[in-house]
Amino acid sequence: MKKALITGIGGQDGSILAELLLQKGYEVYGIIKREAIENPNLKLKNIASIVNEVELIPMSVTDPMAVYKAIKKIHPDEIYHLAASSFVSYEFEDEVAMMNSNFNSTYYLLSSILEINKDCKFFFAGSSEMFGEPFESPQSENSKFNPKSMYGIAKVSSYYLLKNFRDKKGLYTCTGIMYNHESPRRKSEFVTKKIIETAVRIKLGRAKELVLGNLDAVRDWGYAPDYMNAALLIMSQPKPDDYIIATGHLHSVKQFAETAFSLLDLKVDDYIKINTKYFRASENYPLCGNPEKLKGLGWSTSKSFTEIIKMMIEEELTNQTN
Ligand code: GDR
Repeated sequence: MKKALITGIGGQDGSILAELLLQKGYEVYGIIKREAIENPNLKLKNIASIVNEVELIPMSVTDPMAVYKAIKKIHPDEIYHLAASSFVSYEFEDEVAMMNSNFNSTYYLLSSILEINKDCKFFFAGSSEMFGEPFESPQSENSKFNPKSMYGIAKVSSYYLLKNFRDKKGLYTCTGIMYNHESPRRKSEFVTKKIIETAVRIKLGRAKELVLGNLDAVRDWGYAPDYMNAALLIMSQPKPDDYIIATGHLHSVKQFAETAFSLLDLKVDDYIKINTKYFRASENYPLCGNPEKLKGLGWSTSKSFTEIIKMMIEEELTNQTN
């Protein structure tokens, strides 16, 4: 039986990936923050249904010795490095902490497998934020990086680390450059979940307004399980490589909100307020990915923009009325 180690198993992506790997018959190990175990309401809810089928390792990926020991003990066949501080800020605050969680962790994992188990395959969750303020749109695997946040800089650095361990040391490493991907498991700080949660609260008479930043901001939004299937597909190729994981379709925050509210028979304009504190630097070219290379492996998306919103609404309605 193959063994997979997921960092960040309690998050949206980690929990979805764990389910997919279990379905494929893998033995699944998951690194999870100790506070998540101590405060189950916080993180364990995403993996509640599979918690007895996976082995959880409470530790921090920023602890090099803990990383080394975990890999030595488990001897995984595959590692999916998804753990990260995932909220993007352009303010350049807490830079060292961001580099520690999003870059140093990658180094500790890669150097440990180089020491212990050179045959272990490695997937890294890259981000469209590596393109930051892009020079062209859509972006492909050949587009120039131009990160504008510490988050993006840490992701680009990890990308080059993987590339070097692949080219120079012969490890099987792949970066999936993932654009925004959503599901009911998204955290509330991200705009999609914020819109869905508030729209449902308004529908149920529990809130009166939705405060957003730039309504004209556009994103390439996809469905998180499709992106985790892409990670599995990428890792099943005979040769390691890097891929854009995106839909190639853009929608604005306004369109997202309009669709969500209209699915609840509400008119968005009656409830939206703008607060500039949520505004980000403006973009000349939008972050939109070209997924042609990945499609060449047979990948496709399973849900449209409206279908993603519909399922997020349905699940939120169930959660808020139970
Ligand atoms: P993003 O996601 O930064 O793209 O990163 P987020 O949902 O935070 O922002 C998307 C867009 O919405 C605009 N926006 C608002 N955003 C938030 N959070 N709150 C608001 O009220 C609001 N109003 C408008 C933003 O300006 C932005 O343009 C996500 C994360 O998952 C990263 O970890 C990942 O790497 C990238 O996607 C790909």
